[in-house]
Amino acid sequence: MIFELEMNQILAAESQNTQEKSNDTSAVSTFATTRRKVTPFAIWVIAFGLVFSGLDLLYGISGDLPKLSVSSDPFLDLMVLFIVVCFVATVGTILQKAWGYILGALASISFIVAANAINSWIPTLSHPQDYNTFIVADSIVPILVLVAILAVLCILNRKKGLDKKKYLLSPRSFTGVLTVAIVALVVVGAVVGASISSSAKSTSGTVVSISIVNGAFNPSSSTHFVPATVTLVIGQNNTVTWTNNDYTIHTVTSNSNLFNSGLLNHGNSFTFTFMTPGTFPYHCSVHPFMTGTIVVVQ
Ligand SMILES: [Cu+2]
Repeated sequence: MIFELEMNQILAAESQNTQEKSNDTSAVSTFATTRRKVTPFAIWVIAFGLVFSGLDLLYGISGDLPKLSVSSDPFLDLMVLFIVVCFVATVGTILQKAWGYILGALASISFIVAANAINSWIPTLSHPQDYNTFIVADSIVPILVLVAILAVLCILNRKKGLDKKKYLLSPRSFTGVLTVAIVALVVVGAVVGASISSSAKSTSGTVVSISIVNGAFNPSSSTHFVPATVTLVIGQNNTVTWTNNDYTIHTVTSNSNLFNSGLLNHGNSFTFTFMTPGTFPYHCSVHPFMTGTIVVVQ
């Protein structure tokens, strides 16, 4: 909704601009001569955003790639598909083809929506102590929002020519300001997140281990998360590591969206540092009958 509003404002401002410019024939001819020579700024931003997201995710799943041939993890398959689409869309965008913009827009929008269903981004962003998840939310998500906006604008303006719109052609425009703002947000977020994360870990004392036991997938099993209830004292032992010792995929998902491991394969673990006192029930989103509780005291 906000983007739609902003886009309408930009479009309104631009149509005013174009009207002014059409009175000035020299400006029009300058635009005409620069055509074909200059790759619009928006194209570079989309291409950079897609390559960055593709490489970031490739790095993120690089440890899981050997499992690709043996596991039937749909999450991993989807990630690989997304990475391939990112790189194909980059080529199409640089060639300034309609399919390139469409693929770029579809990839970025579907990634934000699909990934948000697995790991809600807003609560993740407010808890940088889970740094591995935080850094994906802090870098890929804002960059793909920018990619999605620009790709849609390229689709809408491709017939008239991207060089007819200053905000697509030049970095000295709204797009340039937005790009700098988002890159600054990502960098500042990463630095602040890293310092919060490291200070959280250095003050959290002993790490508490919780096992997702072999056979936890079975509803009739009496044990799932072991121990099922854990009491933590801030400053003494407020970091927890869950390890999946079962041979089925599980998650560690907070009932209140405070934390979410995403899908954990056999042997994978997830670490979270609790910074506020309270009672935090959690479950496995694949097997909702698997439940546990973390109690945090000051
Ligand atoms: Cu499970």
